[in-house]
Amino acid sequence: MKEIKKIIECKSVVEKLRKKGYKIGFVPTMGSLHDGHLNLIRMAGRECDCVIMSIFLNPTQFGPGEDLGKYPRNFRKDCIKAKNEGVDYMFHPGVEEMYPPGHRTWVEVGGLSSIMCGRFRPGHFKGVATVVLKLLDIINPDNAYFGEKDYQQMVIVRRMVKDLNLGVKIISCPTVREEDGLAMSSRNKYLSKEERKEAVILYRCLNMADSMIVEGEKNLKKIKDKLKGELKDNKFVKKVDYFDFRDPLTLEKKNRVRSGDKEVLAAAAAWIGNTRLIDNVIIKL
Ligand code: PAJ
Repeated sequence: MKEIKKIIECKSVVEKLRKKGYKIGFVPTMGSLHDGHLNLIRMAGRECDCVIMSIFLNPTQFGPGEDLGKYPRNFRKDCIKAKNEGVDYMFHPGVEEMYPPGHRTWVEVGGLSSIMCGRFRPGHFKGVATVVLKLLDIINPDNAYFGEKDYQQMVIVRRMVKDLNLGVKIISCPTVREEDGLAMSSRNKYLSKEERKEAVILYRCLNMADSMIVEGEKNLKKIKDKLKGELKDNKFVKKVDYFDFRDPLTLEKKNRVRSGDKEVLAAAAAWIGNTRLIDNVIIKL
């Protein structure tokens, strides 16, 4: 696996790969790799001739007072994991390389960026969209792989790719979970032992929503109120940012299941102690 730090070098490597006619798969990450990330690499490896991963802890998607400073960094360990999974190139630019002094251009995906997580993390998706666009331009992949764990992010990236006519296929990969069901996340490291045990409540509540809908409840507001209450009653849950039902394609809010609906997205964000966790499930009707 070759490590690349400079944009100009990355572009020249990509140009050579393109000349050889290779199909390029790209997996963008912020590092601290776990099985969720590794699964994206595996998918890219199966579908492409060459896999490029990026590890860039993107400061512009963190708000003031968020966890940028304490976000886990394990670059050397990450490289070993990535290499073992068959990553061919690791793009690992510094902050100044991606945002040189004077950088002033931002990408905003209107509407989708201010709902759900965007309501509680203003500016977050502007930072995500901007860095993803920059990375897609540098790497110019055929396919780019995103996890459903960050469902809203995936929908925003798809919208941006469509709106800006970017010639890349966005492939979404199912959420990889711990044995008890907790969605894998770099932020799970922040949880104390007791919090870790209880953190699965988020997934449990999403599954309860699934059962209630499958059993015939159509009033999603009613389910939401019940499950938000369930979450709030847990002493480890400090705050529930949202528990929403949405259209999986447009993220439009849904208050009722209607005949003809095929799928509903249930998505939630809650604070377990001082750690903000997100999760979602697609409910098949
Ligand atoms: P990061 O949180 O490192 O995640 C990188 C990719 O891994 C994202 O597509 C995310 O959805 C996926 N992922 C994380 N946990 C997962 C899990 N348990 N199962 C499946 N996929 C999972 O998301 C980001 O970084 C950044 O916002 C980024 C897109 C790199 C832009 O900075």
